[in-house]
Amino acid sequence: MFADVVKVKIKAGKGGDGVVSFLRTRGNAKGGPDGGDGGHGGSVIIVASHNTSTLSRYRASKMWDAEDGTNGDSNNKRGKGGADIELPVPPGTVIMLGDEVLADLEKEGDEAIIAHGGRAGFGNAHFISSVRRSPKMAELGEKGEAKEVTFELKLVADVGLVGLPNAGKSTLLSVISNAKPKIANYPFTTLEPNLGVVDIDDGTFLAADIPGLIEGASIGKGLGDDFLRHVERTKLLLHIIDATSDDIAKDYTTIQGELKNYKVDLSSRSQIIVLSKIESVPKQDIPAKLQALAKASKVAKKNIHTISAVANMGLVDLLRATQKQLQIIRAQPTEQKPEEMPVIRLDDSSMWDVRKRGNTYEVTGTEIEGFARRTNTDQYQAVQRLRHILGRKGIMRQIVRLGAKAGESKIKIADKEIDF
Ligand SMILES: Nc1nc2c(ncn2[C@@H]2O[C@H](COP(=O)(O)OP(=O)(O)OP(=O)(O)O)[C@@H](O)[C@H]2O)c(=O)[nH]1
Ligand SMILES: [Mg+2]
Repeated sequence: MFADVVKVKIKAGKGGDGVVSFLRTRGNAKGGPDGGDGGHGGSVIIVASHNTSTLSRYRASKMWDAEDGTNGDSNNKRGKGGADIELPVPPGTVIMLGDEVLADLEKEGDEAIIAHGGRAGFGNAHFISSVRRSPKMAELGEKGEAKEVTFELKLVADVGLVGLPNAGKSTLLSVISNAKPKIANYPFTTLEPNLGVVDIDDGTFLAADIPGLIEGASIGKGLGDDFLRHVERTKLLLHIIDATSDDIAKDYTTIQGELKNYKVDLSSRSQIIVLSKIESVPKQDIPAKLQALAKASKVAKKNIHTISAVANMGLVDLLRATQKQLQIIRAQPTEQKPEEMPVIRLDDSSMWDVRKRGNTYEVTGTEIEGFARRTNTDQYQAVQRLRHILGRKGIMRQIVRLGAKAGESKIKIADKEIDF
């Protein structure tokens, strides 16, 4: 059984802290600052690779962390960067954060960084200036991004088998391919899609069966229509209809309706109509059934296949027709995806906002929060530097305008609080 959707927790590494240190040599008790920077935290990268064909390893282990950067050291020694972690997934895997698609790794080698390592903190050697000869401050490393994402593998089968429950989809798949799906004489035997490799003449294609659909599947009836995502990317559908049914036309239109109501309209996808289990209906009844089906589907009778998976009737014909149809579809120029429009994002990282809450002035904004998170509030000079940045960005002015009073008011940024 192949894995298809799995939730995974990922965490990038924390950036290492910068350190405060001064060079001490014999005869020079007060040397210059030599505190090194921390190392960058490792990132989490997902790579599409043919070496993996399932997502099952992510079911077994649900936590994947990249390495933290190490702290800086005296003697201007920079911390070691944390190693990235690379997670291989089969091509075709989509990475989602809630409803948002973070990455669609379609082909071999596609990769995406889905959690960035934390920025390292600067050591005190970084903060030397003409007015500040012995900086007693260093930055803290930032935390790495952490999130819970969903890996979703869409089966890239060439052919999808659809139909009502009990129509004979799994039986057909089991006799034409290497798949060994469960088969039984009751509806909803198949609970998970099955994938099989079909060999016919010199060709090969992948076929998938899915759980049966019923009227209202698109609004969640039966097992719902969620499984259609497994055949969403197939080029061709085999629509299997049970010949022993009393109302073949209705069976056909029911499934067509559900295919149409799926989030992408699958009813207009290339389709071969297959009347199954024909060995178990009297021969003389078959023409009328074909007639009814032809009328409902507007497909010529001669293009509707009659088969029996159990008695091995019509199977080679069906597979050859399937193979031929696939070749025709493959030869067609693939529908050009509309040129990807470049997405222009406004860089809003330097924007900020101040909100007054009682005597506390809460500052928000990507860039300023980053500075605050890297500020070690136990270090006087570090806090002074943060104040300086607040001043330079005009944030202090806004805080004053909102009524802050020296000695009384506090400024809160990210998780840090400092005196006004
Ligand atoms: N007589 C006859 N019975 C068949 C044939 N193919 C399948 N069946 C029977 O029909 C029943 C349902 O077959 P499945 O292959 O499980 O049907 P399915 O469409 O996969 O059903 P779900 O997984 O429930 O959607 C089983 O009892 C099969 O043995 C056939 O060619 N002839
Ligand atoms: Mg089945």
